[in-house]
Amino acid sequence: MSRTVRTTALASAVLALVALATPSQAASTTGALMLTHVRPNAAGADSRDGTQLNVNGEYFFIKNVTTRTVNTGGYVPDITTNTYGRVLPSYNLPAGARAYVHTSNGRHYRDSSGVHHIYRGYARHVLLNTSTAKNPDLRLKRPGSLDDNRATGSITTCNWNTAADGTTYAC
Ligand SMILES: [Ca+2]
Ligand SMILES: [Ca+2]
Repeated sequence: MSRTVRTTALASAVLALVALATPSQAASTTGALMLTHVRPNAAGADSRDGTQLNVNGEYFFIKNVTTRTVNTGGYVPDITTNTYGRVLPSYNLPAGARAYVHTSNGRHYRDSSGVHHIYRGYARHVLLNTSTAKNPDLRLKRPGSLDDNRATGSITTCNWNTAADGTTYAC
């Protein structure tokens, strides 16, 4: 195969992956919070010499779809390939507001564009960059639910297959 043909084939494969990663349905929820977007693969290298880098560059995005303030405390993000998930911290998300839920440490706040930032406190990346056959890759469950990779308690989901570096996907 010539270099040009190989390059074209590679470009086609990348396009196919992008197509796979684009869900055909709009985000939805049966509860107060909705997963709307996700950035599973933080921009740049995830680690160097054993040190985790840009962990807060990995996040998912939620929206309060109700007309009242919702406290995010206790909601369970269940990554469907592991069972070490921690519940969301307590944070009062106003009616209709959106929030980045960052993987690592920080002080929760509302930014100048009105979007909120919530921090989960992990020292390392937790969302898979390259997914498995699991679908969805992430569920958000009602408080009190188990991180058991099952659907019980789930209100909203996100699936991304293979996530490109520094790329945000719609759920
Ligand atoms: Ca899990
Ligand atoms: Ca990741």
